[in-house]
Amino acid sequence: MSKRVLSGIRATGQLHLGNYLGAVSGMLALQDSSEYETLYMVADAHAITTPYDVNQLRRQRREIIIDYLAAGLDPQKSILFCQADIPYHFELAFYFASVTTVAKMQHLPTFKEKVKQYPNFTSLALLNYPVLQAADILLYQGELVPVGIDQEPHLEVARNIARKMNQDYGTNFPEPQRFATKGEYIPSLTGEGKMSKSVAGSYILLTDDLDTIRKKVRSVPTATEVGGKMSRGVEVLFTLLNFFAPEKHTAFLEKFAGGTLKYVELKDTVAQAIYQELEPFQAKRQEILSDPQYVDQIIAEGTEKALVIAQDTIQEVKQKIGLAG
Ligand code: AQP
Repeated sequence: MSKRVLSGIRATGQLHLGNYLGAVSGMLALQDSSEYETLYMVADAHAITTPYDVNQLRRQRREIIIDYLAAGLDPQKSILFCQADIPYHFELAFYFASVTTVAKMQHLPTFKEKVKQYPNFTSLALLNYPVLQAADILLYQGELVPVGIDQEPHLEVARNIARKMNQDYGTNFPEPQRFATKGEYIPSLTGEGKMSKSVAGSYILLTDDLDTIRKKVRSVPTATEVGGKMSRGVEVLFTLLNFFAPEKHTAFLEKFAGGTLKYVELKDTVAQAIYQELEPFQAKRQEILSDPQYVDQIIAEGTEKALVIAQDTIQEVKQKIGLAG
């Protein structure tokens, strides 16, 4: 039997290079293998765990489906859907919450970061985020999860919940593993932390034009470090160069070592290479945008298929935990 794969992206903004290299590229790789049945969702309900705008969310959940299609996710090969259209995610998350302690959730690094970022909006939903994520995966018996390295602590929570449910109630959940890509951690353009939708100045969007990309890449700080050490900003430039123009990596590295590197030349090379990679995505996106009915149909079909799998899991869990005869 084929292994199930589940992944999703929060509907909190447009996709950036980190999302693409850390998650979408893995989603694409797995949908092309006959070994896997791939389910890719828009994590729209996860978006309401931090402050958000209602109209923006309404638009954004659809935009992510369009991004998925433009990036090459194929509805003939993958089930594409929005999380909130399958209410069983929330039901399973409630059952999972009953085997999860508050203390454990409070100690997760991702929770602590969000509390720091939104000190006046620490909701129960935010605390429950990893439990809902475990439900997202296990509702479909997901065994492999293509996500960035920042999601590893959440996968550990999912494995613990699967183990506990199996021990206590005799369910048969798999312990999901992360499918890592080469781009599992894309640094922020600021040189501090990871590229992130909610951190201004940190990201390049998949929809950015050449001019915007050039401006953003030129803003990467390249102040020289003592002893000729590579600064964080310069490391970011070389990381991006390695992804988008690997054939030029050695030559630029030699210039850096020899002290002859012109940063503007490196920056513009990086910007050009990124844009070249994004052009086909942007063209396909425009094409999909002009056919809203096609998008509606993909979502409707994906929802129907996901519901069938989800219903089976919920029925079994309810029976095993004593909530059905
Ligand atoms: N910088 C990154 N490098 C590699 N992978 C990344 N991902 C995110 N940033 C990077 C991966 O993209 C997927 C979707 O992430 P998400 O939007 O669900 O959540 P996130 O990690 O919280 O993304 P952001 O950009 O930081 O959004 P906000 O600011 O809204 O929280 C995941 O697989 C993630 O690992």
